[in-house]
Amino acid sequence: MKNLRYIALFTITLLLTGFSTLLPAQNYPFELSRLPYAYTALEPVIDAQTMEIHYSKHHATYVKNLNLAVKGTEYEKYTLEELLLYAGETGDAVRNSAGGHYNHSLYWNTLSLNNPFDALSDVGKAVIATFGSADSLKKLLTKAGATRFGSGWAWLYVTTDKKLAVCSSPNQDNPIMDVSPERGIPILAIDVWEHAYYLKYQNKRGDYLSAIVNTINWAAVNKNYTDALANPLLKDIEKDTWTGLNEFHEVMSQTFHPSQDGDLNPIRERSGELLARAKDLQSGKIPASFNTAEIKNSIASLVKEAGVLNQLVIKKADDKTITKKLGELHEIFHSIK
Ligand code: MN3
Repeated sequence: MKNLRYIALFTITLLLTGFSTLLPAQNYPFELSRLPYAYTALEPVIDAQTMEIHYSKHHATYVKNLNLAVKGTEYEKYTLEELLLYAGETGDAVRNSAGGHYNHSLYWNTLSLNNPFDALSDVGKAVIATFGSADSLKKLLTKAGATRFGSGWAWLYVTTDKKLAVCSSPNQDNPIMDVSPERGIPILAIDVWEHAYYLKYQNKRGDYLSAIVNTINWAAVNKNYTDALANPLLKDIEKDTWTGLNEFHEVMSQTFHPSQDGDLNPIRERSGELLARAKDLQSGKIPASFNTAEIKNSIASLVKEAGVLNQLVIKKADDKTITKKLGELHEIFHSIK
């Protein structure tokens, strides 16, 4: 009996580990994540032929193109999550392929015929507290998928203030990306590209959605939920949505970097603007995780030193003095950033 219990525990551990390895916390070169079940596993909701083409052709191509796009660039050092976080600067090839790889991995992970909604699980409780019931959430997901024009995805995701929310995104975008209007970590993915359903459902996306929202692996979604709450990426996304900091950063980088190359014109022209952005940062909303006495003190010194720098510029101080003060300001900024 005792042995049987160990075997059962071991199997459960293997299953749980299996879920976590599906989500690719990966670096270049990226690899196609293992499909956690047979192509027939989701029949009759998703037919085996659709599964096979979707996984072995579509998903595999995203992985191949991602490696081609990243190869030989600075992005070889980025994790998959970082590539998503900076999608606005990595270019369309990386953005589409990194999204395609991440999104499909999550999609395979969150589908099952045999793991129904559990109201007593962590995510179950959060779903009921947020949406009232699992059915209300399914309606929202169905609507998000049905109203997404063209190709894209519907998501259940954890927001930066650790709440649950539903949204959709175009193409291979997702809420981790800086280009997304809704930000957070997705924990449930629904592919609404035609290749996900056309062989069986043809043009009837609504029929596919009604079936797929009842084919969710809620055990996996529960694990994704608790993982997302503990993932430092959530704080990175939160910082990325700190508008005041981003706006200060923009002027800082456009004045500081030229000054390092001996060009003081940008800071001599924009020291007043830099001071104004520092004041905006001080009076604006600070995201919850960053709202500490230490950060507030740093922002206060940023305002003070930006004022000193502005006075130096007004009094036409020499290049060396301006460069030194701007360097100090840059140091303070990086203690926050
Ligand atoms: Mn797809």
